[in-house]
Amino acid sequence: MTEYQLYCFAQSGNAYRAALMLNLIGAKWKPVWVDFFGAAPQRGAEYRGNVNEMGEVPVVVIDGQKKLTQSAVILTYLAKHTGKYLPKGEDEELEALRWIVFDNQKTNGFLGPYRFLKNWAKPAPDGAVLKFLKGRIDGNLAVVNKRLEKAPFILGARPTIADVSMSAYLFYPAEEYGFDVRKDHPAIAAWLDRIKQLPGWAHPYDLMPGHPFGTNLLNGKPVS
Ligand SMILES: N[C@@H](CCC(=O)N[C@@H](CS)C(=O)NCC(=O)O)C(=O)O
Repeated sequence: MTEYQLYCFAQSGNAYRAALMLNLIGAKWKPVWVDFFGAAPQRGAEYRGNVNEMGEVPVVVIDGQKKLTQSAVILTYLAKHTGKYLPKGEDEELEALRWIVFDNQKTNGFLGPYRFLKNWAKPAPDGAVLKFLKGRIDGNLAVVNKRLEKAPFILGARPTIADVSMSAYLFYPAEEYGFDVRKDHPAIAAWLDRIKQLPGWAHPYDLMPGHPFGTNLLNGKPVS
């Protein structure tokens, strides 16, 4: 059976996309903890030279040989190689890509920085920055909510990598955002509940090390 390692940390919604997909497809995988907020190896030459020149997580290593980065690339690879959560045919492939790009730029693209600034940035951000990001978040989530009023999943009746990508940031606790996406967007709330029912679904803090914040723990046990 193929073995995967995932460079990640608990608070990373980008890495959670990959962790969730690995779990949903029933893959054999282990997390490699990146001390993102502490020693910050992702900023150093060793990480950029040997792990990911972009200085980011997620990074997936396949059977100790092949390395992939960018969650969209990782999701596409895993779907193609397992046939699971795979968009089928050119039209579906392009439609999934369309929503994954929208997610990377417009939903997670604003939710990620908003949550980071609100919880962990030092010094604390200017209120005007958060206000700007929140306005973009509200508008972009409304687009996703409208889409999900028409069908149970983003491409229609069946869940695909577009759902895995788009949902990841939305499973983090509402307190970390300071607003409740579920309350404001009922079709998104119902869709998140459907995704939670998929076999293999698990919360980000149960899949990736680094929670509680400042530790390298995964479900109470240290991970290196
Ligand atoms: N588009 C990338 C985004 C990856 C990303 O920005 N990851 C964050 C952690 S959540 C990171 O490593 N940031 C480091 C940096 O931007 O310097 C993906 O989907 O994988």
